[in-house]
Amino acid sequence: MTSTGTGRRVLLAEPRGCCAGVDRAVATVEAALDQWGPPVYVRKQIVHNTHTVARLEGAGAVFVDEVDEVPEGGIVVFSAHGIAPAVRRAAAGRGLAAVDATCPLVSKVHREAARFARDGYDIVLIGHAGHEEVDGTLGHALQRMHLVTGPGDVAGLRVRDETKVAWLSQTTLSVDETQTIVTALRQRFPQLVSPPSDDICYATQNRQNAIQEIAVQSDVVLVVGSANSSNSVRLVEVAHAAGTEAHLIDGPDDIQETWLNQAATIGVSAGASAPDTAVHSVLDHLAACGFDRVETVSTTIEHAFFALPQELRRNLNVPGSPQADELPGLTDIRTATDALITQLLERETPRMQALGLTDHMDALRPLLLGGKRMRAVFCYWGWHGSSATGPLDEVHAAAAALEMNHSAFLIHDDILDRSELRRGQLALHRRFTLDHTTHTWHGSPDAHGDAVALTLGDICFAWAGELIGTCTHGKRLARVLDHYHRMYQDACYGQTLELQIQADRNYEPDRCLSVATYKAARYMLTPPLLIGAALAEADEAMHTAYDTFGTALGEAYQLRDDLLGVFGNPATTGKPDLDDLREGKPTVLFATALTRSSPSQRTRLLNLYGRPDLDEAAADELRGLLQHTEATSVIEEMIRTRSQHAARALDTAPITDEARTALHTLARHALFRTH
Ligand code: 2E6
Ligand code: F3S
Repeated sequence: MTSTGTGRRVLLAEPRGCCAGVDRAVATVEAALDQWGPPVYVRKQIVHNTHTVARLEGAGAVFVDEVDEVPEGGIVVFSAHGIAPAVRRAAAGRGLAAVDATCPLVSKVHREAARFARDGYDIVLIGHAGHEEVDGTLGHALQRMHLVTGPGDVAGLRVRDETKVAWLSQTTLSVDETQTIVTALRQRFPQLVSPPSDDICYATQNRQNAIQEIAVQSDVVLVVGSANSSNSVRLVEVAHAAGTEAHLIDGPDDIQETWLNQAATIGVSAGASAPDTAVHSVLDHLAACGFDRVETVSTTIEHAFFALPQELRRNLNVPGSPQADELPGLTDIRTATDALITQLLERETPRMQALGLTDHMDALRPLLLGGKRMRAVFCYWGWHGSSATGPLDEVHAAAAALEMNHSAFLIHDDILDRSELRRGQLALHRRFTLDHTTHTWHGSPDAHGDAVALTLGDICFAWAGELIGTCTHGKRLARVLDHYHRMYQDACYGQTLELQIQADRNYEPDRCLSVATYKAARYMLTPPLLIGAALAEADEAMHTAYDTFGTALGEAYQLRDDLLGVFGNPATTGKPDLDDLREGKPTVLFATALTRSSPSQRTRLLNLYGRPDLDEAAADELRGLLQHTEATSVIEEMIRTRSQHAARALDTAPITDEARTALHTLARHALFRTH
């Protein structure tokens, strides 16, 4: 900035203005408009800022007070300040598609409220009556909440049990005033329980610290923000408390000349909902009044960034991409595969029953008869593309073996990853841990669950071996077994490398890509195609084409899987979206984020990734960093180049046209699936 030498200056507080929760909420409305087109309804002001609301209105957002103003079947976004569960129910009751833009740090307070209520506490909520955030938080434990707005309210509190009282707060309060109220509460309830971490959010605290710093050096402080913005009003109060005249302004039009006449130094800050454009227009106005020297006073640097709400992780959902149920040949191959597996299970059931292992067989059955049957379908088209010679029965037996083998891997994988769920049900090891706990058997429940699942996985490997052995004979069997054994080994090498990276945390992109190659490409796609081709006695040219296609597509499949693991919607993937983050899964996605991050981002990424206790707010921060470093875009690009490579290999492969078309469809599904 330039100086005219008048001695008049602006002290600009840093941090100021938009916080991560506001950026996310505004981007949510923009993304919803982009995705579905106008009108997108927003319940209450998305954030408390007149400029932002007006701009979004211009783009097609319609702001309403309550969900009953939204036409049935409409799209409604809940504002950053959060909602009571009753509002969510009302929206669902009207059949509205809801997108929740509640700031993750407000959601954290909601979870604390629900937990304290569940544990039998009376909860004192410190906050401002009538504020939307306060209404939302009260609604999470209505029967147990007591709103306190100042120390004067403490004496009149009536609780069930004075030894079981906890306090929570609005996220945007004055840090000092809240402390005064907590002190009064503790005097009244000596056993008062505090929230596990600060409810007053990082952005509120940082902006208050920064304004305090500039207020003591300024003659007048201007806070850019709207009148209903709680955090902005608090900034004015903090500046006043520092002994400085302070005003809240929505923009330059609110500035009164008399405020500036006697001033040499004007302090400027902005509330967490004030857009940068408003701050810039204020600075331009001040410059025109002679305050054209701007000095920034920075008390800290913020890195927080929250990913968009789950409902909007749309780049994973390409309209028109075929989903699993529409895949060519799938219904027939699934029926045939399931029939063979059922036959085997029926044969084995009496033997297991005789040993008193009926429960074990019952637990295995749904696992072995579920699944997407992707390996089976690739095996079928591998055979079909190679002129479909040889009996179809053999293809079915090989497909059943591949699927059985895969179920065995999944059972073991869930133990290694400590996964709770598989396809929306308890993972096998967890089921037997629970069994042990329920029956209060001898020994450790976890060790029992792991050991039983390990052994049941081994049984499945043995059954898979039997199935592959029956699929053909002679020279063809030798080639089929070659591919089968190589697949088995490669998957285990990939798994071992994954465990190694999780331990040494050397997330080199090439190492992570090797995991994808061995665990996906050389396991899931190429071997089923090659086994199909071997059953049709295909030649070397076919082998090369399938190898190239399978490797490129397999890597792309795994890259997509990694994106879905972090950004997918658990309701459709059937897998919690915290698992990969908590396990510290060595994905190319994470490795790429590390290579593209600043030193402080890198430290934060490594600090959060792989933490078994990672909560939703921290997960959102991680997702934000993955997007912020543009690692997600890099992965999308990697998927795209691999998919082009796979498509080219397919176009020139010496296969039947029917198989070529089917494999193109399967490839599109693998790359653009949502689960
Ligand atoms: C959500 C929660 C907290 O009035 P308040 O300061 O709460 O809200 P905004 O919209 O001015 O600031 C952002 C925000 C959103 N703060
Ligand atoms: Fe969230 Fe705090 Fe901003 S609660 S919306 S980060 S002011």
